[in-house]
Amino acid sequence: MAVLSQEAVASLAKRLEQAQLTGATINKVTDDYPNLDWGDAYNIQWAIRQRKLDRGGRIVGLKMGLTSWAKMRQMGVETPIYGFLVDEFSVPDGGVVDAGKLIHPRVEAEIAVVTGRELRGPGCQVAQVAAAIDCVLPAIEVIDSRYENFRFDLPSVISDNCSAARFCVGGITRRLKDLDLKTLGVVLEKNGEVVETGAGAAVLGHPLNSVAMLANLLSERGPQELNTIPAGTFILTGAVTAAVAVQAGDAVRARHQGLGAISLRFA
Ligand code: OOG
Ligand code: MG
Repeated sequence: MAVLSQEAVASLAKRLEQAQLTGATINKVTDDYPNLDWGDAYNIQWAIRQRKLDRGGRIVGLKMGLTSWAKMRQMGVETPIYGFLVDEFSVPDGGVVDAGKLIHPRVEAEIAVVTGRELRGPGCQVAQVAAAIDCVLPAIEVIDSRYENFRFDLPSVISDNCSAARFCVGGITRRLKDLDLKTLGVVLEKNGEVVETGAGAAVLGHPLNSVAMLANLLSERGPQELNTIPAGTFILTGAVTAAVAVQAGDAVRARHQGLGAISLRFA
């Protein structure tokens, strides 16, 4: 476990957050620290999270990433990972994203949930998740790796908060019992054309598996008060399809079966 000194973790967190805030690419963290492991990578991610909190930011959710084969194939990385969402990432439905602040943005259609009860691993299972979900919402995530050409290895992307950049949530809120998340169809459009289609089952067989995995992954980490999913947590369960590159001038819409449509523009 974890080989990096606290100083190295702090300096990498600063470099990565600076790259995110200024929209500049940086070397992969594993270029400088080839032995860096997952423990180090999550330490760096959590140091970025602390920097946001220290500046008055609010954590407004959690995200799972690389939970569908489409994404794993696209990125060449085959293990699901998690990151955090902070208020500065939030864009309203129908809102505009300033592409000039991002490096090489890509959009993903995702199924989002909000928990009504705390979830705790290890051993968290779909049944506990089902009992804890308050509601389901459609979401678009905008990812933007801080690494050149969107190329990374697992420790590098974990350190980079799983490429989190922006997200949009809206549409229709539904109770879990009124939906079949497995067959829930998702259509992603760019400039009026369908570019990706999928169903909830693409996400680890069922999007609730992704939430269970998140609870189990968090339980592997301290500090104690942060290693559960608290009640009222908004969670992006991971892209249903491959991510689609966008640039200034593009308009994107996600249609989720039974959950309406949400859209974003890039300017
Ligand atoms: C990592 C983040 C992946 C998802 O939904 O799979 C992600 C990346 O592909 O840059 O957000
Ligand atoms: Mg995503």
